[in-house]
Amino acid sequence: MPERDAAELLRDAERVVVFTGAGMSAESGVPTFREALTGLWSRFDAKALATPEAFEADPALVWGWYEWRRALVQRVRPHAGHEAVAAIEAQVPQSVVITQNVDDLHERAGSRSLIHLHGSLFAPRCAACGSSAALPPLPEKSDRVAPPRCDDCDGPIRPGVVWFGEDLPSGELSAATEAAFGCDLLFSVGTSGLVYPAAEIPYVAARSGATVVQINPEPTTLDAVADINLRGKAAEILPDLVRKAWPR
Ligand code: BJW
Ligand code: ZN
Repeated sequence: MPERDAAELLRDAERVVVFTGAGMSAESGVPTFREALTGLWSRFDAKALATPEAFEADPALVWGWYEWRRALVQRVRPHAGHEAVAAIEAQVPQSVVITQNVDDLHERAGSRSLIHLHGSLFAPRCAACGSSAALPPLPEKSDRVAPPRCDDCDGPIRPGVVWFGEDLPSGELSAATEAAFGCDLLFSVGTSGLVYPAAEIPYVAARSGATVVQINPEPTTLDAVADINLRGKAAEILPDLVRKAWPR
């Protein structure tokens, strides 16, 4: 039974990497990246908004979208799966969590050894000079919202996330690659594995001899690299694995 196998592997592992994507946050109420946007934003395509070109063409549209998402994330809470990830870190001290998510749900659940590959909704910076900027108060109604201006150069403030066509932060990418290279067990949770270079992380672990376990209700491109595919939801499977690995 693959879940028991995965729990045994977890119990015996010395270096665990948990690699997460948007599906990790889905059960907290944050829509995945490839789900249709809802409400106010249903007319838009997330892939088209998450680009430097979109921000340049219409900064108020893109900034408004990110402010709407920041407000959404602040209203929701980590779920039992986030807590299970923090419990893995507590049980296996040399664990690393690598997330593609720009929310702060892992931190709020207690994860400490955390790498954000695609930045954060909570770290805006100047689009012109790169200075970090304070988060403004959330707008009452976020639709189109003009971005604040930089104190240093008056440039527009942009979200501190990594858009398509932009480089990932090099320190984070090399720390993530190193953690994947050195782990003995990698969980890939709630990611479609479509976006590179992040999607290479499970392959790096597999090539260096680690076991790869995928948790996702749907098949993905990462099925091929996973030794064990657990078809199910993060908030159900992860706590179950932790309970089976370390029964009280
Ligand atoms: C559940 C669940 C539950 C649901 N439990 N699971 C090589 C080949 C081809 C293209 C490229 C390449 N290398 C680079 C590129 C270009 C591009 C790219 O990868 N494009 C692809 C679309 C093909 N990459 C880039 O541009 C990157 N930069 C780069 O490579 O720089 C060098 C370069 C420059 C110029 C030219 C070429 C190279 C940057 C990528 C930045 C990605 N940024 C985003 C937006 C962040 C800000 C924001 O959030 O707005 O990051 S895009 C978006 O995708 C977001 C996510 O982090 C990322 C990954 O998505 P994720 O997490 O996998 O989500 P989904 O929605 O796809 O999947 C959810 C999954 O959850 C599904 O499988 C569900 O089944 C599952 N699920 N409920 C468990 N309860
Ligand atoms: Zn500036």
